[in-house]
Amino acid sequence: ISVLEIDRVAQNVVKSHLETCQYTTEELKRLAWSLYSPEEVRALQSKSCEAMWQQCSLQISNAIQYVVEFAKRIDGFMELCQNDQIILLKAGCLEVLLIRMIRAFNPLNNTVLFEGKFGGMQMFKSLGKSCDDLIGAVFELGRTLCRLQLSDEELALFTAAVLLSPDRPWLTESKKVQKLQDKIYVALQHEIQKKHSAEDKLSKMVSKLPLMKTICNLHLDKLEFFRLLHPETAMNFPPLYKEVFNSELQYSDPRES
Ligand code: 4D8
Repeated sequence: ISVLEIDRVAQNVVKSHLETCQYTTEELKRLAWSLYSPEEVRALQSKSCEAMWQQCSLQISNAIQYVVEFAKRIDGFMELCQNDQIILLKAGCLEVLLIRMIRAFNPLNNTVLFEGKFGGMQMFKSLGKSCDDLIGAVFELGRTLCRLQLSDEELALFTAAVLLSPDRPWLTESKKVQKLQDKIYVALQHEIQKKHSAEDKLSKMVSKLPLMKTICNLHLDKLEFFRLLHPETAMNFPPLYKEVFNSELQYSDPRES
């Protein structure tokens, strides 16, 4: 592949990311000052587990909409068969959210943006003890990914590469996906070199993928358990959240919601 082609891929992916990343870097810098007060944190902590799950699923479903839009704008994605588009989105969107999270994560005080203000792990306390491992892993990932100091360009290409993973189960055209991902990784390596950052930055990024997979599996486990305990609440989760994380095999299309 030519340098011209790689530049074109990078430009398209970076543009798509910037158009769909929800908050600009400037907005996030300004927001970094608004922390939940101790009273507000206490109020979140004293919510019922059901209410907090509802709130989290709403935030996630909201953020997924932007990931779907991101995917649609990546050259080649819409040319994949509909089946594969759905598989890639279902399998990859939480990983993309977790990478996107670092833009809204403050490693100085270990806080994350949640409904307009920054707060630490304690704000998720009402999810219950059983979610401590999940929340702990999410914040650990936030800290370790922040240390890599990824630029928006690197973030854009990394999330696109994760989304276009050819090894997702049940893909029918994984060769096509592989070709798209290869180009994106070449563009990412190229971007990293431009910034003369450490040459092993890409391998450091890739080395965080297992922790992301762990988090995705933990999230699915907690959801399955929650659904057993509170089926009525789970039934009222946002449709997009249900579609993406429903364990049952079904022909739903997250691009439609
Ligand atoms: O831009 O949409 O404002 C996380 C959720 C991020 C989950 C959101 C969350 C994000 C996952 C709330 C609960 C990542 C941004 C805000 C809300 C992604 C965890 C933290 C978006 C980037 C940061 C900032 C807990 C937004 C994983 C999951 C637990 C459940 C009970 C479902």
